[in-house]
Amino acid sequence: MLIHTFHTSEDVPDRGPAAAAGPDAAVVIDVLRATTTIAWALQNGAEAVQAFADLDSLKTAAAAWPAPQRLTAGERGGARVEGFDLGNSPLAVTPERVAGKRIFMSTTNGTRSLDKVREVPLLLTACLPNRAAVAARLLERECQQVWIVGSGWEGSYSLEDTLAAGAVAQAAMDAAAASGTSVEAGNDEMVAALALWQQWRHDPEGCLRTASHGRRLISLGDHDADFRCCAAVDSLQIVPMQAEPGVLKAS
Ligand code: 3SL
Repeated sequence: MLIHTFHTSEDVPDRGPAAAAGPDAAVVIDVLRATTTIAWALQNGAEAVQAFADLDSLKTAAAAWPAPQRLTAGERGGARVEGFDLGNSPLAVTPERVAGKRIFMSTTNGTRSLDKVREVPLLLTACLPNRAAVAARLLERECQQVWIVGSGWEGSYSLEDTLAAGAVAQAAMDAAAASGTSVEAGNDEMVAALALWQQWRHDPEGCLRTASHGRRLISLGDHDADFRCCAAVDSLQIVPMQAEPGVLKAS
């Protein structure tokens, strides 16, 4: 398996007309906090999370879904979008709130990254809590070319997504070594992500708090519980997987 990572959706190369040249799997990461929230929503029984890059298409799709079975989740600039049921905190997607519901979600960066790779045959989302489960799934599926796509912040680099890219790749390398298969870094960004993971693996929450988006969340108020949740490495087994374009389900 060859793993490339790209810091943001803007860095992802266009696949062009030769679809065969693209990856067979993509893993989207937005540690703070979209992909952590998606994992916890599905863990807590949400029927699906349907992701949208923009709010207008979200509102149209949500309006067509039965009201008792839907929730809207919208975040811009770290805060909940006015009029939406939820913002983007993994702590808010409790079983009482989300079980059996479809969550129509749009966030500043994470759902844009999902949109960018929605044509890739196997599309998963990862966060620190499910990074080993995602790595195991990539190996089970015998993926050859994997793209890990971070979300960044409005087109620029984010430390915490690179940390998680390294965490996923390291888990895949460790599991592959145990089974005699090979996993290699495909680009310099992946090598750097692995080095970042080595630096922070004993204090992932410290990395999240150091990151510029971590500092942005701190400036918006008390997010201590969010940080703890987002930094809880290997605490979830759930693997969110795209079941149809834009729709993520538990697997
Ligand atoms: O950018 C995003 O997609 C969000 O995850 C940002 S926030 O953590 O909800 O502020």
